[in-house]
Amino acid sequence: AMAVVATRFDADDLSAMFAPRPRNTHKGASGRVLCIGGDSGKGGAVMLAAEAALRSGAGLVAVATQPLHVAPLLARCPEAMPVGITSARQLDPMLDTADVVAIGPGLGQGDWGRTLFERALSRGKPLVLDADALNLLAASARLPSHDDILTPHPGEAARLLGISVAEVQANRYAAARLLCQAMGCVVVLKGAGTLVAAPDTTPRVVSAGNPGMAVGGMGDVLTGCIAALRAQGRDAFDAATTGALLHAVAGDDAAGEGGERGLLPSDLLPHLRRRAN
Ligand code: NPW
Ligand code: AMP
Ligand code: MG
Repeated sequence: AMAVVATRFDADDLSAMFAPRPRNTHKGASGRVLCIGGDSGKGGAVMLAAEAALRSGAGLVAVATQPLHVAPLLARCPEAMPVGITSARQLDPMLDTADVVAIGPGLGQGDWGRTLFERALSRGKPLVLDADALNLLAASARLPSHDDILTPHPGEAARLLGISVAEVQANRYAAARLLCQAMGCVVVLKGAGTLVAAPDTTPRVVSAGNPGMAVGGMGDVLTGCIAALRAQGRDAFDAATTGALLHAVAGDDAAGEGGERGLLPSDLLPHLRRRAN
């Protein structure tokens, strides 16, 4: 018999992946997410991650970002709890409170982002590492812990592996497996047919999503989805798989409403809510 290459997940699998909330749950039990990112010029990325986390069911979402981005974030989403960070020490109480830390969207790779990256990774909380946190990881000697989640697009995966984007795309399964082995944690290799790999496990492939999703900010929404599901008690592999499927199906819902071209990451938000139930 042929070896199973991957387990496929599509829209039909999604609703069975969400149980009703326990009647007596409370906001603390629904999961506390901390989103870290948004250096100047990229404040929207961490905003999208935070709002996606709320729409994916997180009970409390805090945001560590540049002071400049606090007011616009509150204006758009008063449920989020942003703090303007000028010194990495300000992160410590926020890290202590969080169940899961999502780091990277718009973080940049300058002094501000690098300092926050070092501080966050030293604290031992479950992490979702995306975007510039992956670029900083590629440039550092640090390794994630076994129950962290990496969400690279092919460019970020190529940097982490020290190979070209073309090499990643020529064999996405091999690239996901290699990265998963090298980092020893869960890897979500994004793009058409997102792959989710965990050490010593059959990989999973998401058979949903569409080319309308090729637009800036889309990956930042995914980071918030996965962090929220992780904070609601799922293990890393489950949170990564369910989050990637939820995000792709919400992308298909949104494309079905108004077309692929011109689709915005924020268009997914109401669909995340509807599908995460
Ligand atoms: P190319 O050149 O486009 O062909 P970077 P980033 C490649 C924030 N954002 N298949 C790509 O290839 C993010 O959160 C903020 C193949 C290029 O070489 C980050 O913090 C937004 N290749 C930061 O900006 C909205 C692919 O990877 C390289 C690929 C930088 O993130 C935008 C690009 O990677 C953005 O989310 C694919 N599918 N995907 C905001 N509104 O605030 C990517 N590549 O240099 O890490 O740049 O992904 O834009
Ligand atoms: P990022 O490059 O970090 O903004 O992430 C892009 C997000 O959109 C990932 O979740 C990708 O899987 C998704 N995406 C981008 N292009 C496509 C595509 N052609 N088909 C399906 N999903 C896509
Ligand atoms: Mg991205």
